Amino acid sequence: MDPVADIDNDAARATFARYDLNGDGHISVEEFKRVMAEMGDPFVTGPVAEAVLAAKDANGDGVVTFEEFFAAAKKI
Ligand SMILES: [Ca+2]
Ligand SMILES: [Ca+2]
Repeated sequence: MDPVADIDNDAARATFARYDLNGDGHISVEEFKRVMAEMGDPFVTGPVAEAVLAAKDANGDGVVTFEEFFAAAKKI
């Protein structure tokens, strides 16, 4: 295992866990909106959060998995 990849993965898991409030392995729109609201970003409203999450939801099932959450980030 590449130790650098391990560190990245730990950070990624920690980031994902922050959004996955109920720990079921999926980020729902409601969870994403709540975390955004808690972070106090006045520019991220409900519709914006929905659009951001929908963009990450590759298979369109309404929730974002760990893989979906970081698939977009890897492409950049
Ligand atoms: Ca969840
Ligand atoms: Ca999905």
